[in-house]
Amino acid sequence: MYTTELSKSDIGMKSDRTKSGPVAVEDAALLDAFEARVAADEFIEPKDWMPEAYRRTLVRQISQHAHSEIVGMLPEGAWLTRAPSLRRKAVLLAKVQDEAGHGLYLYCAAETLGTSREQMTEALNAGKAKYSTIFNYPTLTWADIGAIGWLVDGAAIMNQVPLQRTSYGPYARAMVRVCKEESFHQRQGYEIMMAMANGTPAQREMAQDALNRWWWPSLMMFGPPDENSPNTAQSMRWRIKRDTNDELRQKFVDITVPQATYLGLTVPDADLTWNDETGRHDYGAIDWEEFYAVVRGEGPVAKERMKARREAWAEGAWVREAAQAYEAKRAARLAA
Ligand code: BYC
Repeated sequence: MYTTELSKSDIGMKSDRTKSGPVAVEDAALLDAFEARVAADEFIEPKDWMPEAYRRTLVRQISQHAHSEIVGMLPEGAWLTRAPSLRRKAVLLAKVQDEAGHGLYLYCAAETLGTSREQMTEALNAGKAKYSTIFNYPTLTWADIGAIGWLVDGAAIMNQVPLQRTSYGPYARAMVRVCKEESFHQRQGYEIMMAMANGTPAQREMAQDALNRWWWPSLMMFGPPDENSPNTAQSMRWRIKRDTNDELRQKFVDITVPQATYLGLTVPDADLTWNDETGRHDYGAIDWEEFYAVVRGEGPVAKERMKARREAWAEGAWVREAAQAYEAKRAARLAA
């Protein structure tokens, strides 16, 4: 299913923004120069020429990433009023606010490619844009907040550290700060898991139950297996992605299994074994039917998530209008 060859329309011959009309020979030279820069690990910047398909892929991936950060505030936000202590509440509040910040950096990075934040949000609200499958699962107990920090932020870091070297400059730079914050998020989650795993029998049971429910969805976060990933080959070639979905998933399993052992918890996979030959863990079959159903919008709390986002957008309309009215007044004052 990989696409390795580009058609002329893919390389943006008609919609090259830096010139008035299509000039095939020059465009081929531009494409060669672009690919040489990517191959030399140079960053591509907003005003540089780029193939239209590169631009489209970036807008798709960065906007989905941004939407994931924003929708990702919902499962944790649900526990802000129920955190077990003032300290836990303050830490969780800071984390949820960080996620809003990540969404904003990412929307800004995508805007440099010529798509407005409003267009991206409308695509999400219309069900045309995706966000990570992981946020379509409910947070049932406080241990889920620990499991999200440990596993979900852990998976996010695994995916995002290499993205600091993605070929598009604004995306790479946004990732630097995001990764620093995600690593604090992962530690706060693991620390909650340590407290619960070493707590009362009931707390320990909650920690195990959270691991049971979040393990497989966390592995799905990395996307479909490489042989069924339509975007991976081209994105690797353009150095948008630096590792494939399966490579990152394997690294995540190898790092996370000893952490579960340290907690005294059991990873819910009867087929999980250490493989001496490969020096990695072998793990059981992922339920890809479930993954694709969640991608289609059939996740356990998908409807609630989209309802919350649509309502927030509608209820925030007056804020956006007030900011625009203020800006218009300011501009008029300056002009006068
Ligand atoms: N969920 O060809 P593929 C966070 C889609 S937020 C939904 O492999 P690609 C956090 C994929 O989009 C974490 N859809 O695609 C926030 C594609 O469909 P389209 C978010 C998925 O792009 C708050 C199709 O399946 N991180 O960390 O090469 C609190 C085929 O896939 C998923 C990012 O977004 C999925 N899990 O690779 C706590 C990282 N997986 O678009 C934590 C940036 C795949 O063709 N994104 N699909 O219609 C990426 O690295 C890549 O986009 C992916 C997928 C690895 C996710």
